[in-house]
Amino acid sequence: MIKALLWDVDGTMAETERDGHRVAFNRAFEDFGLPWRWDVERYAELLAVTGGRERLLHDMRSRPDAPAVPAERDRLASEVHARKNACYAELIHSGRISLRDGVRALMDECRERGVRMGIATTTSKRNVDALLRAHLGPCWTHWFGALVCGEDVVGKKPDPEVYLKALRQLGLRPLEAVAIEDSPGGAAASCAAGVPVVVTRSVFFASATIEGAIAIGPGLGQRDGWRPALEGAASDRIDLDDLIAWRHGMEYTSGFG
Ligand code: XBP
Ligand code: MG
Repeated sequence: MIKALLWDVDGTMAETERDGHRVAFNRAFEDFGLPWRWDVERYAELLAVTGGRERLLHDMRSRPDAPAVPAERDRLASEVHARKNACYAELIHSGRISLRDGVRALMDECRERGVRMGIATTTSKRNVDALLRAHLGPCWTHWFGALVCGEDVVGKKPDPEVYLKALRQLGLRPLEAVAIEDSPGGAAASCAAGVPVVVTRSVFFASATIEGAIAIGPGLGQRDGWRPALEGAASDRIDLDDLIAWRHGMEYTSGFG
């Protein structure tokens, strides 16, 4: 039996990378009078770097108009990143970013059936709060027995630290939980922590090679396109029984790439 679901946030709960952080970074660049803009194509490349501030610093290294002195570059990155987070919250409040299909239903099912939930994310608590307050209400923290964010770890994903801390907060062993992730880095982090992972691909990782998942598919809101293929159709989405079946099946397979 699965005792807990460990949720990634960005890309997994909502398309926050394409419609949230990317758009917010562009607004922040504009606010700072910087001519830099990240289109979807460029952002897809930049997602290889986890952490928004780290991503920005990485991009600045190839920009001749970025400050040459490291301390100045660091300061500008911190300021732009802070502004990005404010813009991100505004975007969430404007109602432009919804939860992905099947996310809320699976969370409700976990609560009804006594399966605990945790959050293991690279983004900050502030950004998680903006998203989940808008969609789950002001008491959203009560839904989760573990909350581990970017500021709580030394090494961001694909480092397993965020998962190891979430397990510790829940008092569980890795095989008692299942992670839900959308990206190669996120899946690598959960695998490295020994937590079986189900991958719900987000737009940026629709065809990426993702290794080690016990199941992988196009989204929790549909039953087509998943591997291993789903049997039966008790619901029109991925439900807890599907996760339990995949978790059980992993005893017999070595994972699906
Ligand atoms: C999410 C991230 C984050 C967000 C931006 O990865 O890498 O950096 O893109 O958030 P994951 P911050 O979904 O694997 O947790 O600006 O707060 O870093
Ligand atoms: Mg993610």
